Amino acid sequence: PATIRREDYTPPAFLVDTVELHFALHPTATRVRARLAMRRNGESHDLELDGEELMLLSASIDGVALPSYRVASLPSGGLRIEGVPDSFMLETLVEISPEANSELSGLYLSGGNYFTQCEAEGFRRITFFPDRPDVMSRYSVTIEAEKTACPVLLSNGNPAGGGELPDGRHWAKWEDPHPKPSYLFALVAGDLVAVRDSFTTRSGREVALAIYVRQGDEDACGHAMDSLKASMAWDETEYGLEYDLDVFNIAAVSDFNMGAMENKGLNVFNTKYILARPDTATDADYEGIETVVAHEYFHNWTGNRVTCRDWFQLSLKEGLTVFRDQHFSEFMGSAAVKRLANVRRLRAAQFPEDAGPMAHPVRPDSYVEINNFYTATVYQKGSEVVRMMRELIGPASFRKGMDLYIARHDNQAVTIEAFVGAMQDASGIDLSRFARWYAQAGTPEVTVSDSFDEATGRYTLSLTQSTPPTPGQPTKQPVPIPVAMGLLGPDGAALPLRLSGENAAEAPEERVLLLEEAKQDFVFEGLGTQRPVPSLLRGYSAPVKLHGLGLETLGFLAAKDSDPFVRWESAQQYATAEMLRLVAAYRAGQEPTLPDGLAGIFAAVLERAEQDPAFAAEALALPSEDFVAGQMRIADPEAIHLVRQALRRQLGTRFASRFAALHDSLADAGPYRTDGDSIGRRALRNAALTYLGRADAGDGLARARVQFAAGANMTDVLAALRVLVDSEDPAREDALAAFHASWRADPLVLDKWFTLQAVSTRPDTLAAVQALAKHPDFDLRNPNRVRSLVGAFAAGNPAQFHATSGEGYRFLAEMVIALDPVNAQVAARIVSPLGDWKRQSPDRAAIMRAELERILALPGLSKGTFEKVSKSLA
Ligand code: BAL
Ligand code: ZN
Repeated sequence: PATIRREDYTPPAFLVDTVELHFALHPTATRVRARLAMRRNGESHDLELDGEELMLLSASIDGVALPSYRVASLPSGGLRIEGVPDSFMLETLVEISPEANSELSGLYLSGGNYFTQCEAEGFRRITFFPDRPDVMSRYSVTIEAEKTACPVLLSNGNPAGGGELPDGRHWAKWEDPHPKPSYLFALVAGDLVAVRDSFTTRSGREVALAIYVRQGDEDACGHAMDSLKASMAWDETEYGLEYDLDVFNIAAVSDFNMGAMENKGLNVFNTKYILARPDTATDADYEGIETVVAHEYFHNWTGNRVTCRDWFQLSLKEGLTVFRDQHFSEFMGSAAVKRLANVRRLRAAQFPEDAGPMAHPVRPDSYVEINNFYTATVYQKGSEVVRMMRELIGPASFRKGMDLYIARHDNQAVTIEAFVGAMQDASGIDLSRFARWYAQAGTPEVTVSDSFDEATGRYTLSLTQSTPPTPGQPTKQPVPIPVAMGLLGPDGAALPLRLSGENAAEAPEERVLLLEEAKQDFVFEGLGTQRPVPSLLRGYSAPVKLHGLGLETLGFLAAKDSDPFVRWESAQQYATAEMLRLVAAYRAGQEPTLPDGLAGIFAAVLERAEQDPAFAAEALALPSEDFVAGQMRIADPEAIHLVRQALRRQLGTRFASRFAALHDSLADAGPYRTDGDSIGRRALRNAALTYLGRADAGDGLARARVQFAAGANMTDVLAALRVLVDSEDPAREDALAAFHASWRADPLVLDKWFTLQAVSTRPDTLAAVQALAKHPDFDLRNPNRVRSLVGAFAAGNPAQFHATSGEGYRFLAEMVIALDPVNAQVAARIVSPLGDWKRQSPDRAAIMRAELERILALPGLSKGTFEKVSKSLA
């Protein structure tokens, strides 16, 4: 397969001003008629159109049938027409089969209803088109279908008519006044019901809101609708951005490759990010819905009105929109705790990517399959880059920069330079060096050292930075790193921060240092006679790894710092250091025992737990096995698992009475609520239950049985079931069977049943997962189900996945081989854990490589899986 390079970009040879589409829907033979008003934009008179799996029935240019032109089919499935006029009307009629479309890209069927997914390159599976984001057109769409099967007919924009047809068919027309790229096209048709609401924009536009779901799901849309209205209001107050159509529709579908899709005026959502009732969805699900609904809504301006010139610019819309949804979620809940959770996710997903075979810059330089670049780097690291920019230029300039960006580029398809340029012009601050964040892959490592002169009260903070090599980028330049910081006195009090040469009167207690060079010293004056303790990267001001703080300093910061992020982070780093020491000791034959210092940190967190339950719950979670493995040159998944489990057991035993008291006192008093406080209390209570379930003795398992049987809400039920599933408790099998029997008909809940078993800490999990892959409810064609079992196991159960037998690797390879011909996008996504072989022991690495080779040898392997596997083997 060909590699596409950013430097090879050329403007489109032809533009399409208007698009008229007519769909005659049929499960196996849908007919799509397209009328494209085209205009030459370059030198060539030869038109090339993208197309894939299309059966061409007829075509004409300005009414002249194509045989009058030289026409060729392209190997990709596209069409080449030579000698076309400067401007012309191209009309094509194609036939496609939604039923046969298991890739879920283009037009497909799910549960008998029609849905589309066109980002990144799905529109070419619907009609012949220059399917690239810098071709923006006005669309009008007519849909015709059988009325009983498809009472609902939706597309982008505003409704523009409809009516009855002979033979029980009907039609509807939609017009979108805003020019858009083809990836934002959407069509939804079928037997769906609408949950309706409305929103009045601040300039008085009435917007009709609707969420379309399958009958029976109407009572599970309330949280999504509330989240939508809150997002619409927030974008007005925070950015002055109003919605721009008369209707905003969302349709939910249970077969979907992504989380959701921001199609103009018609978002299509994975049901996972719409449906929630207290008895079916966990607190994490509720939070996910709020975030994803906001994310897709925010795309209306950052992505749709201003879009990307080419797919290398993906982070222009994704990094910025993740930044916006994270900022919104911080506003809606406990900001500090949301920040911790986002940092945790960044480090769980993006850091390994940045250190692995697929490492790429936030703006990649090349790709084989663009679907492989919807990554944590483009999304989460991209968001961190925007966040740093805001930190550097300040919130007021950032807001001015956003206004300028939109004013300059509305209805345009632009590059990342347009965004950085607007921020630079609005702030007057030179951001040219900052642009390196978009160009360089790899996680920068910052090392701190310091010195203190008691005689003068002068404190020198020395920071160095380096970024490790990544594939294709052997050497790196320094990047500008904002380091939000403070200095603490021995009692934890904030000290005045006066840099050499500054006026004593105005010393702040917190400031942002800019580390731009490979090494820089920052000299602070007037600090008395006692050595200060540095508190660095407050709020996680930059996506870097920080080294150089000793255990004593970390323990002090965990207890005393005013910044919640630094407190949490210091405790995590402390625990990580101790876990690494215990792993080394275990390999030398010593059983792990709970270090006093770590027990002391836990004791302090538990003492203050009720003051901020959500924070306490985060602080009580030990670093993940993957996070610890990420600090080792060659990982030892077995030893890490054993150490972590031993610590959990010993912590549970040591603090059993406190955990029991928390479990008793934090029970929900009234009805289930999803405000930040209620979520935090449940999180802490269930963290306590989890530790009790691990303890050597006591009533943890009994509590879990009672909590499971009480069935108060899905958060509590699932936490209790997880404790049982990880245990040898005799009630385990009955609980799993009861849960399955209760929720068999609810796919999203059944996904949880699969996942719990896939990530179980029990030693027999691999065999259980192999058996579950043959369970009648397992379905390779449903991406959520594949992710819930195979994805959860391979990415979320390192101890079992890396079993020395190699059975975990073989299992994943077999799933990828079976899935690739069905849904290549999902296959390419779940194969990632096999690429981690360089950090595994030689015996494991050899089996992983052999499995990758086996996949690579598959005849007809998709280009997406090919790209991932071949890069993993390089
Ligand atoms: N654009 C793909 C889904 C999302 O990031 O919103
Ligand atoms: Zn997005």
